[in-house]
Amino acid sequence: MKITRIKTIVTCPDRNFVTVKVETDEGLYGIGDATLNGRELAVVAYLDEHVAPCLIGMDAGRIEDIWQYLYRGCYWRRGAVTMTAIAAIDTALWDIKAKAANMPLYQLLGGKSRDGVMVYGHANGVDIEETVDEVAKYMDLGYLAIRAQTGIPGLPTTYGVSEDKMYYEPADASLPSTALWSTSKYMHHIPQLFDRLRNTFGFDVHLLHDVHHRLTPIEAGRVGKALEPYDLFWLEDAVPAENQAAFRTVRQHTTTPLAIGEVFNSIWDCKELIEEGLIDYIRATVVHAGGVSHLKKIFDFAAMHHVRSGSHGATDLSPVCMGAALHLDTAIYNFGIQEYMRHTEKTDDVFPHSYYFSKGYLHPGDVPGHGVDIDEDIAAKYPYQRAFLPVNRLADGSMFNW
Ligand code: KDG
Ligand code: MG
Repeated sequence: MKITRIKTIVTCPDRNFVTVKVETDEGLYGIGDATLNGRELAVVAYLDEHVAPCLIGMDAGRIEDIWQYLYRGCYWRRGAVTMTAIAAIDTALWDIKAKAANMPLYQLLGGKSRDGVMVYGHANGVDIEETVDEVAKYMDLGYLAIRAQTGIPGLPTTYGVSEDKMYYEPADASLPSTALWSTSKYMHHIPQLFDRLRNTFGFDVHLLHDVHHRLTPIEAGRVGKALEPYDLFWLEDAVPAENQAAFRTVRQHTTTPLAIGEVFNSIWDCKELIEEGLIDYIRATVVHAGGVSHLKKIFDFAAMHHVRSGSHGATDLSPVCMGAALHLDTAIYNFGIQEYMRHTEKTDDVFPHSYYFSKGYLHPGDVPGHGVDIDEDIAAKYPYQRAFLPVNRLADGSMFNW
């Protein structure tokens, strides 16, 4: 089965998504997510100019060989743009192979290891009161695990807190907006949130929290220790992890489970973290970590070191990524949890899918392939709109991590 055409489709049904469609001479096609939030068109150019022309005429069944061709063959290995482009092609090729086999993708990945994929939703509020109400709403919807974020007194905006409670959208402006950050205000406030949540809801619901790369290792150790009585499922992205060894300090000071990985794009971003047992959950995703092929290798490596999966699933990862992720989540042995931020109705119209939510779990469905398609006519109604993530500054005006 030969690759005859590769299309990149850009659409903005409430937010931007880039999708790759790989077509073959046997009429089967596959699709892959290529969305890199805030840098979408860089991936489009990479795919159109530097990937698509090279693959025409290749055997669509040679997934591993094409992966290596795109990874080794470009000489400039890794990086978010390259790995997102590779991921999109890889996901589309797995979709084609599973359709050709007339099987849901999880069957080709080893079959089911579980009957459902436990997910966590995002509860957030401008203050602790509102966050408590939002957690209650997610519990009513059947969620077994809930991420809780709250506004911090003295900061006009805080990561993870949005007006729209079901569809969090941080890419909020056509030029980057500027937020204000204060580590001391945050560190003082956040244990109060979890104290209140555990007093209100007890310990049966799983609670998670995302620090979003804002602490130093020793600060993260202090926050982790302060949160130990509240038994978090995980503390996410406590410290930026360009320096993987920095997590040794965090680990030495707290037993709160640690998760990281949404900005990682290959095993080389987390090899030390996994090998040294510095984390509990690896949160890399299909779209940003080289597709189904490479993410499966990361997860299998993690399994040898007692590290579980916890894939990123925010709104900027398209339903195509979510569909593929759910097949992987279903198949691997060391699944932990899957983030599930719902997409808007418009997005769901553009991407019809077989996956569905029931009682705290997502299910990938049983249609051949990964179960997600794109309606190109509807997609064409929503042209690209430039949108950036915010930047963060401290009170003195200096730049900080967002
Ligand atoms: O594009 C960036 C978002 O995906 C990210 O800010 C969301 O941290 C995030 C999460 O855990 O969902
Ligand atoms: Mg996060």
